[in-house]
Amino acid sequence: ETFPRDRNRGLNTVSTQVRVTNLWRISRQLHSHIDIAEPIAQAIASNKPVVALETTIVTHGMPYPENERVALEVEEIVRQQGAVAATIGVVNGKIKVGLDSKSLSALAEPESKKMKISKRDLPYALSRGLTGGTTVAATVFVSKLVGIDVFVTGGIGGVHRDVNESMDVSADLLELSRNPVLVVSAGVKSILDIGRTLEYLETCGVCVVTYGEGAEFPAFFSRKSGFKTPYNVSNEEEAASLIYKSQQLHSKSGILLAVPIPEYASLEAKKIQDVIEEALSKAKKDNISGKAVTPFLLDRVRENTAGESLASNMILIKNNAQIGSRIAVKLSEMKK
Ligand code: PSU
Ligand code: MN
Repeated sequence: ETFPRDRNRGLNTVSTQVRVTNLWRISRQLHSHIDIAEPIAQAIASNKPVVALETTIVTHGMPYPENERVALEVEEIVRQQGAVAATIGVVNGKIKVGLDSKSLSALAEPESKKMKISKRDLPYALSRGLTGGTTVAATVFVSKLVGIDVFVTGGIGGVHRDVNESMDVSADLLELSRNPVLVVSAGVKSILDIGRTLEYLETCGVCVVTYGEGAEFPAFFSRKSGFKTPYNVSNEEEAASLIYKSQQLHSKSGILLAVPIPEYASLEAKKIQDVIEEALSKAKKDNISGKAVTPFLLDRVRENTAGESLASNMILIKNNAQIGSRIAVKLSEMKK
């Protein structure tokens, strides 16, 4: 029973009870499949700020050794803001919420091939004892499962430009609509169809909000995408309030918070556009399909911008981590 007898105790108490119950249930039923690091489990149960981080960015999004370095730096930024970092991945068939440095190294090192684990890949990875990085879709799903409300990444997947032929729509969007988690990203890369991605998010009930008054929906490397954002917030408190209200409604849908890349790190739109066009036609020519498409395009864009895009990528994810952690801190204050 999770409903409060004394209604005056309000929703805070309910959510704390639900969380503790969830953790208890998870640790009993899923104990052999999911491993929550002790400080993270304690922080969740006592409503302290926790920030989830994905690992496909480590296994497939960035080259070694920058991938490992950035993952560690991002965790450090989260801690500096007073939140607990929960990097999520799959190691030997076990979902890890909180990766020790050995596991993180295992995901980062380039010697052995690591799996890219989206939502549909979880049953297979777990049953076979495999190791891999979790995408936004899989990480949002796990975050909800263990009770983490805020999740920080660089960019999310979306509707691909050739959707009419390929029907390629990232599971990130569907999982965002199924899990009440606030996802902080720098918007959507223009390897994707940004307009259709926004339409899809509207259809499946995801509240899309851009950080900063008057800002348009950002396109990862650039602060502008040419697409209007449905909404803006101007500070961390307003952002935290979005997910707080959503959870009070017991809404199942998540929130997408798009944080424009800092001005000094943004790339010239025209230049990046040419590189992206080249990457897209190369992918078509090489018959790249399915889950290989996004990593292929990311690699190609990085190679053809002479590392400039990698530098921007690293700056924007750290910026997202700082803002996301402050939001998690505000949210935990609201829940007191
Ligand atoms: N976009 C980026 N960097 C990334 C990804 C997307 O700019 O690292 C990764 C994320 O992990 C995201 C995944 O969840 O790619 C989406 O893959 P797909 O399009 O196959 O769903
Ligand atoms: Mn896809």
